[in-house]
Amino acid sequence: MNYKLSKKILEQIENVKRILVNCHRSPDPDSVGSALALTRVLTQMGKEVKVICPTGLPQDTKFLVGSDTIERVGFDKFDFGKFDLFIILDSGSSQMVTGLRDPMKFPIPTVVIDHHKTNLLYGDINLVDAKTSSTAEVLYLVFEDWGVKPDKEISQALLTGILADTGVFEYPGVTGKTLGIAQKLIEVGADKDEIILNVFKTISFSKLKFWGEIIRRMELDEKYGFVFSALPYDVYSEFEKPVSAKETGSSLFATVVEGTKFGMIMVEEDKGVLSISLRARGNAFDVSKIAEKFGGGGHRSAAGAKVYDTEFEKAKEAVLQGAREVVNEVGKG
Ligand SMILES: [Mn+2]
Repeated sequence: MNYKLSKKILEQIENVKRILVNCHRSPDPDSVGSALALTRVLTQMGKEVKVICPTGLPQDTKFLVGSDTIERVGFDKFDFGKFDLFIILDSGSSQMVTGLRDPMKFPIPTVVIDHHKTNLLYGDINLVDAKTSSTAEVLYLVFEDWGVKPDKEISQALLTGILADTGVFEYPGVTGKTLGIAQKLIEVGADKDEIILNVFKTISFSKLKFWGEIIRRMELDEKYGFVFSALPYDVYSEFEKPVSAKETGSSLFATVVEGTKFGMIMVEEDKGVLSISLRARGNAFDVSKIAEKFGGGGHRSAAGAKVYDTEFEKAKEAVLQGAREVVNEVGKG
């Protein structure tokens, strides 16, 4: 057994008929790949499954078979009455599930399966394995506990989550275990080249130009050891609001500057709402500590948060101040 909870989760599933599965707000390939893999497994068990998401899907997830069946819904008026169980994947908080500003108590039984170390354990059952690369990898281990052998399509969805959440095995924390699972998925027919082409090598020209703007505005805080770039709403609008450009740009450019421990990309994605992506350079600094200061969360090497109801310059200064405080605290500790 990989997880003690696997059996309990399987019992919950066996007792019900209609299961709801989520993709989190602005879903990444781990969220979508995990949801589609679980859906296929549950369908093979004879369950009725629906996948819902509070936002549209970004381009880099649409190549996955079944992604067109994911329904965009508003959680504030969604009818849970048609479902017996809600299985929540890759989401550290209920806000990440719903895209709403306030926490939500779901009216049906919930199972949370995740790998965010800041997970708030808001489900009735919570299987959170923060040592694992991706929710897709956690699911692989759960399926193994259930005696489920992934077919080609499930393998492709799971390998997508693993490759995306590890930057193709690049990020700190990737172990031989992750590589071993990837090997098994490839042996069943997962196509790494298709995943890499679609997730990492299919960037819209406008997103590339937005990355250019991120780099152009980037500043180096030599004293505290980080880089940051902050873009106000009018600039974000001018570049046609590229979806997930902040997160991917952050992974690419906030992690590479000599002399830094981490980097932050801040984009005012709605008027008065500053969205922050944090990435560590190497493994020496835990960026989730900064995210948590602003009500967000994530992983040691990748995290995010939002600052609400604050004018752009003030929000940006608050984030910089908060980051410097965390650097000081860590330095002292
Ligand atoms: Mn993930």
